[in-house]
Amino acid sequence: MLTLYHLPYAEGYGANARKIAILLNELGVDWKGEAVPRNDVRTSPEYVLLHPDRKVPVLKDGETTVIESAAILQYLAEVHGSGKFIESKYDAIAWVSLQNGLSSAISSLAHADDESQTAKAISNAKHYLGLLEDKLASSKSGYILDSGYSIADIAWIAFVDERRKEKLRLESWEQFPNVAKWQKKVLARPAVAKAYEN
Ligand SMILES: N[C@@H](CCC(=O)N[C@@H](CS)C(=O)NCC(=O)O)C(=O)O
Repeated sequence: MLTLYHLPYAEGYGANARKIAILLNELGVDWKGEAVPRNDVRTSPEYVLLHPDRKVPVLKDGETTVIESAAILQYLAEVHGSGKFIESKYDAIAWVSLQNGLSSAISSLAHADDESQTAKAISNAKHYLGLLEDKLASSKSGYILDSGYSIADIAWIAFVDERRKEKLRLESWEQFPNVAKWQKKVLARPAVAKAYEN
């Protein structure tokens, strides 16, 4: 039984923990979620032993602890998926890594103190959505990588789903048509839909 530590959000998981829930569901492994109160994540002496920067997600697999969503995605795909969803390994890791640009823009947006910081964060978020749009426009598979659905799609969908439109300050996905098409396809996967259930 694998354990996914996450924050107790009203909608179940935060975006970074949701990436892991999606992949665990895709792989069909036996796992459970463990919600850690935000205060414990931030202050408890036990939690810092799990993650030195006091963040979720953290995955426990027997004696093994893996931190940081990118490392956990790679670990699960390799160790529990025998390489499934990480077929084009370095491209997959590169696109998981590029997604951090978007999450960092969203975080800057949440913490922006004035109009100019807000405008800069929105422009950064749109820059990263533009990278995803262009990549999807030229994809042979309809997923981020030509090789098909991978941990890259899982990392991005957690930050680009319909519910996060408000956080991205987007009226609609119209200006990112390939993202909109891809999003529908990814959200329709049973393993993905399950990670959005409370
Ligand atoms: N680089 C980390 C980022 C994780 C992250 O920022 N997690 C947020 C929730 S989505 C968190 O743990 N916040 C702790 C807090 O709010 O105190 C990853 O990819 O796992």
